[in-house]
Amino acid sequence: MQTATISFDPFNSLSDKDCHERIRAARAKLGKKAVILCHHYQRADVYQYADLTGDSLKLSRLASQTDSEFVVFCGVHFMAEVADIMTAPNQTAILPDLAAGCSMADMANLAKVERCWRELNEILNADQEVTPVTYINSAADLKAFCGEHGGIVCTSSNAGTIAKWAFERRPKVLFFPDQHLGRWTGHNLGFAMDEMVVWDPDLELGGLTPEQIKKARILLWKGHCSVHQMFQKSHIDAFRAKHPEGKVIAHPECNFEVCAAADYVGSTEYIVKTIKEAPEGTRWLVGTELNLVDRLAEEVKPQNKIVQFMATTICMCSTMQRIDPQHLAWTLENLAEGKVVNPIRVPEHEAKLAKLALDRMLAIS
Ligand code: CIZ
Ligand code: SF4
Repeated sequence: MQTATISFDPFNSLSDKDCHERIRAARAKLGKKAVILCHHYQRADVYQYADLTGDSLKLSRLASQTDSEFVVFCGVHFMAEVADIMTAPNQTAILPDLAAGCSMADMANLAKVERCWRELNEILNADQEVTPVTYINSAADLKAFCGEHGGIVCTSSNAGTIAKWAFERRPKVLFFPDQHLGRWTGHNLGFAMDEMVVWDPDLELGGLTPEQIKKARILLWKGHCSVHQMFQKSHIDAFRAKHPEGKVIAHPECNFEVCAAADYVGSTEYIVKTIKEAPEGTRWLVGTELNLVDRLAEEVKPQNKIVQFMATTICMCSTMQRIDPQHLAWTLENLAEGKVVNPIRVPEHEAKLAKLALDRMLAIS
């Protein structure tokens, strides 16, 4: 297999119609050699090509079960890294556009987490007292950090189970990079707000006093998803005033006020399942990414269910949006010609430690 490529430039100006024809032709040529994985947040014009769909937990499991040579991941960078880690050495994970990152994942990095750990060690014995837990929305080296320090990965589907596992081992948790998922998870485990403190990685000791650190049970990294911060409690209040019979469901990346005001809180898989299984004729206000909400609204329309987006402005995951038909056509056409574009390869030593943390997660969820 060569690595030289067909340039992307001509694909940039390709019409969607031409892209679709070329995607179909390349797929027919590739057959079972390539499998296309799509996250729930993926845009409709790409999602239609998915062989497998799901949230990152489901997709990481499915990636480990596929025997296709190429796993084309229509999602964001950390997901393709997980696919690389979970697949066999002779399989290659591919991200059609390398600019498809996750702004939340980028809010933590290894240098900052290592500095945090060093600073915690000035106050406590971190390796005995703190379990590092990283949300799957994080770079592979942070998963490796967790693997190395007795920690674990979680997703929004299993954060509660994972946090319990962590607290069975050590009295404190360092949760990164999403403070909101961490806070909601801690709240559900019964922790009070003053036992969950925010660690600001740009300040010395996270901006906390030694006493606050000693008292804390959960150290919440100061990170967030900007898409999910668009949802506000006022949206829920307005919906309830108009539709008192309606139900509200939110993703745990939303802020605490939104989660507390919702009827249900859970991962994308949970949101999809809950609404699909709900009685006919029900009305839903949904606080998660727009592509998922639009797709779900169409799917449940025949059962007279009404699905509304929580925010009043359009908010999509703009990085995931970068995986467009042009990039998919370019990727698949190259593959069909024996050229691998945008392979995601996690360095071996890092992949081994990251897999340790991922396997711990998969074993208990
Ligand atoms: O874990 C995932 O796939 C993400 C990013 C959200 C969710 O809840 O599924
Ligand atoms: Fe990251 Fe937010 Fe996009 Fe999810 S919706 S991939 S957390 S930026």
